[in-house]
Amino acid sequence: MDNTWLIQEPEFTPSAIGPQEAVFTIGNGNLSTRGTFEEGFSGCDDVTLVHGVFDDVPTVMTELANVPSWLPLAVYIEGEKVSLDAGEILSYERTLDMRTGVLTRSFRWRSPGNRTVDVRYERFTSLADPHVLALRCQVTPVDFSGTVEVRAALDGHVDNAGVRHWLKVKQGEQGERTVFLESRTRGTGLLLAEAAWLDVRGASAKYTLHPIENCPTIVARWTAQTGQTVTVDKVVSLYTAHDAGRKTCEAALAKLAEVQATPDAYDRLLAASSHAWAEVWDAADVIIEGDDEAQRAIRYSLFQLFIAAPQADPFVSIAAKTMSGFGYRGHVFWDTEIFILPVFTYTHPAIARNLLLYRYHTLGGARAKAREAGLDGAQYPWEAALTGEEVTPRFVPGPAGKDVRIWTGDIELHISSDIAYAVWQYWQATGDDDFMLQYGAEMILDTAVFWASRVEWEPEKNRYEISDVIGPDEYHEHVDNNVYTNYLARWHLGLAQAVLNWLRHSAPAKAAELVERLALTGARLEKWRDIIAKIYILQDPTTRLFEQFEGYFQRRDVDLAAMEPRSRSVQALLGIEETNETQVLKQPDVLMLFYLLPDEFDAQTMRVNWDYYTPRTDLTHGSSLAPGIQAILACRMGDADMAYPFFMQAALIDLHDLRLNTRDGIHGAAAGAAWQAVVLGFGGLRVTENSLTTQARLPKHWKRLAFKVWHKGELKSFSFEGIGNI
Ligand code: IFM
Repeated sequence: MDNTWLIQEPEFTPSAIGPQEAVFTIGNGNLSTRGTFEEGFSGCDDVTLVHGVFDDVPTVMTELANVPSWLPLAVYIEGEKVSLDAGEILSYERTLDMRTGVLTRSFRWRSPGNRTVDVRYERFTSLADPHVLALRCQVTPVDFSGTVEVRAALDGHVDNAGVRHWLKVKQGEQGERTVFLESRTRGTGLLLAEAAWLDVRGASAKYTLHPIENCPTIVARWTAQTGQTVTVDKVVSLYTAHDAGRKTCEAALAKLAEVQATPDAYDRLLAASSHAWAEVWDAADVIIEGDDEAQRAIRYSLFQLFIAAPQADPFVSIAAKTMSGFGYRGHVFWDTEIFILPVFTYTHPAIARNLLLYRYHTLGGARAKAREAGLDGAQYPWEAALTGEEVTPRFVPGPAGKDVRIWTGDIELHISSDIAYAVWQYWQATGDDDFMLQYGAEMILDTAVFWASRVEWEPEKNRYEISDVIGPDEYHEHVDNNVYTNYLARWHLGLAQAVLNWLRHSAPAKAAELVERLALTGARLEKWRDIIAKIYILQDPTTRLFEQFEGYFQRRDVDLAAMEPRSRSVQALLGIEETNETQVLKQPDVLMLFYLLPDEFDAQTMRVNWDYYTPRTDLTHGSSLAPGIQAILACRMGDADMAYPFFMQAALIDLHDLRLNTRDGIHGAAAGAAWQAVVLGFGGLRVTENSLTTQARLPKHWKRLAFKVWHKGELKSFSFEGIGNI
């Protein structure tokens, strides 16, 4: 087996259990389950998150609720529980096979009572059927014969770091080896049901059902012989009210009946899921020859994004930490549109379309946000969940028990343009006029209406300004005329004009309807023209250096190199206020413009700004969104070897727990940026309205880079030879 498809953990390190649980997350686009052990382990986070299953929570408003666990399957040998918490681990190995989405764990274990057993767990969440989850456990006594028992449960006693979201509705059993559990979220009242079926092969097992409160359990017991392997399959189905209305339990039981109706259920389910994965990889795989670590890491980035991506649901989106942990509570940020979406736009446009439709369907929340601020149009929330209302917490607990005020939900405005940009990029790459006509145009136009009401006219200065914002660089709050925000607002208004013109020509009735409904009056369109001509962009015309915001150059300059070695962010070391007074950036801000709008700047402007801002960016411990973008820009400046370490920082962020916070979940934006670094950076892919070009620049040690991208309905293959190993 080519091990660049495998993520392997050759030994068990209890202190790394948190990050490793996140790393070994599997999923199917509907839900994800962390790499928690089936038999449990002290301090583990047994987490399964399902798209759209939000519940209310104090402070952070709403969060994805950890659903009743489908995992529990514990083995008992002669009454002793097989658990890595006790006894002696004689061998251990855990492997995620990204080609098929299967997670396995094998170990040889000696019990405190001196019995040795081989156990192999295997599980997958079906990519072929979003409601099916399956796990297999194989038990082989090494040096004893005797009673073996497995206890398989559906466990409703779950929480989100102490917050309990579920009330039991009912539990029960069907036949001699099926149980079910139906639950309802406490705040949002959302129903969810799971049903589990157990099948033992290789021994004549006796099954009993145990109605443990909120934890219905199937027990199978047999007499095992030394060296005899017995296989236990647990198949689980899961439905929420979003899929089945009030009949979640019926749907879950019907799915299990369907599964049981044919022999070898587990193997068939696995074959179907593997087949679905093969189709994903056929279009999405990236080949990097000459660098196994990069090859594995880019596949891992893709794997984590595909398991988080809603396959068919246009009402949900990908959260910043995917569904692999509690970080950011399942909220959706600009991470999705700017960092993740291009992966799908180019490898699986149907998913990209759904992700954008989520923003269309949440326009109501965006309009409410603008209205509450006394503004017009639609203002997308900085953090979003189901409805598109703003769900950024206003305070979070900070150091020394003091609450910290979070301003991003109030003043980090650029997300509205980021979403407009993503719609435009999707349209260019796919040529999906229908999407633009039905949905995209309205999103672009109504957010343009927002900008025109948000800018401030300064008559004495004869210019428009945007004061009191946060740009992508969140180390600086309450700044005026942030270049990224102002520049992109101007670009956005230009895009809105172009889209309206296009609509007027290609779909006059739709144009008229939107003009009427969004009140795109002559005066409004005239104001757009005026803003485009007069918005304040801080740039020195001689040096071409942009100033990130007004007064930025007067802030204290810090030599970041002199702060090394460090394992914490500049903000953690200096504090929020002091960092705000420096020129240190959390992530590229001005440089993001060069990444998004490369045709608007010449090489010298790029170089001058790169040279100024790169050494001032906290690239190692600031934002995880940064390194992938730096890699793309370094490639565009013609230096693939300078790009390479930035790319690897993005690609390995979770596999190596580089930010020491992988426990909270996978960094989805970094994964997307890693892919973009390979395809847009090293591959040099550029798509404009009428063209697709590449300009490959490979790191010296790469022998070959190959990938496929969808462009206007055609899957195109690219392969570039490198020098390799000099
Ligand atoms: O969206 C990002 C932001 O740019 C930096 N802070 C974390 C957010 C979620 O990843």
